[in-house]
Amino acid sequence: SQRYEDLKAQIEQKSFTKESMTKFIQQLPKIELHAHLNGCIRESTLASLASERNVKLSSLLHDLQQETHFTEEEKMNESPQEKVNKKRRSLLECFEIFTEIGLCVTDLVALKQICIEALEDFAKQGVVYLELRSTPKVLLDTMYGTKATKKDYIDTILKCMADFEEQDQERYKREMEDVKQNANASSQSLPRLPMTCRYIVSINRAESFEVAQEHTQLAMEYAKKSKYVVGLDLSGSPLKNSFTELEPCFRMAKDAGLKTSIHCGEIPCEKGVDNETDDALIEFSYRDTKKILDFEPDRLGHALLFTDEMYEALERGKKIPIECCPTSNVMTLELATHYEGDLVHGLRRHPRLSKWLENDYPCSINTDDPGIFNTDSSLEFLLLVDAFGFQNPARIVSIVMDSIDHAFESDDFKAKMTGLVTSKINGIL
Ligand code: 6MZ
Repeated sequence: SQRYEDLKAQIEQKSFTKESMTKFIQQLPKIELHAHLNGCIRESTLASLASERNVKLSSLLHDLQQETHFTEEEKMNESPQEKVNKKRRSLLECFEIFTEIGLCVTDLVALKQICIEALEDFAKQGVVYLELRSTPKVLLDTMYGTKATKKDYIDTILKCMADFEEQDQERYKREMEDVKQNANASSQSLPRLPMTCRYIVSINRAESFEVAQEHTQLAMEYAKKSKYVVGLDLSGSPLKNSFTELEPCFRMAKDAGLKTSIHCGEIPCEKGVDNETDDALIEFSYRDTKKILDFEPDRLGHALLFTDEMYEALERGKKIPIECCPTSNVMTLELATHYEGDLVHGLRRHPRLSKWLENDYPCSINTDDPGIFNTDSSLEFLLLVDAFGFQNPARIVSIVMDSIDHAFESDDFKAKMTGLVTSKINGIL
């Protein structure tokens, strides 16, 4: 729209220092479309839950021990300490950690705690629209000493979201009143916009077809009665099962009007990408990815290691929006292990992100598992700025505006959100 074009021109004309760019990105309203609830757990919360339950956390604090391969030029150009992530998180290690988290988040009280904390953490980063995903689980209801059903699991999350939204809207109104009464308030002190929360039901591909069906039914049932439930996701270890078997679930969800997001491309689809994946797995990954692309989900999670032919088909065809998670990608693909864990250097080796940016491919920027990857929504954008050398935040703003369009929401909602975000950006410029 004209308003957005004006805004873009204004940003491009303004000159930014490193500090003003950082401040701008911290205040920027953000859209988070790919975050797994259990992966959002704060390390402190995980540690205290583990000690209450006598769980020994084994894989949490690995440092990088590999030899580093910085060139002299790269060393001169070193990135700040906060961009160095010394924890090692290969894809397999991530799944080990998820198992440990599962041993700690065992009841509804713990679930409520990690959910509230996740919402608080995203809101603090200026997220205005959050789609949080999670796999429903049978937990304990400690209050009654009984098992809590998967419906209890979903109800707990939805209640946290409803309560959070209400409190956040009240806070916003209060702070706006204060601003109005204080005529001298500069635009910098305009309050943070309230956050809208939505929930995507996950299917973990390691579970059985029956469980996948159960989660599909739950998603469909809840979507009918709750505005919070908007979609169905396929996640979990890409080594387990195949989309082919689970396709009927996604087809049913799609026919019922639910949106779908599917993890893909986390393991290579062709030879020569790494030395670890064996031929049988590559063959499997190729066929599975083809099936996913043929199905045309509403969004693709990660989409990292497709063949060129697959990427070209996407570019020419439907341009299915991709949920990109920069730090997660660098960590799981181990792109920074030769750079002392330096994420900036790691991200420059991302298999596709620079191409997506160059071609304006629809792509949102997300945190995936902020608790596991030690990141947050602002850091993800700051990482992009450093890795690709943006001189002003125009490109970041355009990613945010485009991401609104990828939300699993109505056109009306998106138009309102676009208006709110545009006004806020005008206010912080
Ligand atoms: C695939 C992932 C993932 O559902 O228990 N998950 N699946 N690839 C990834 N890349 C790093 N990160 C997280 O959140 C944790 C679950 O999310 C999925 C896994 O199934 C993990 O067990 P919930 O809330």
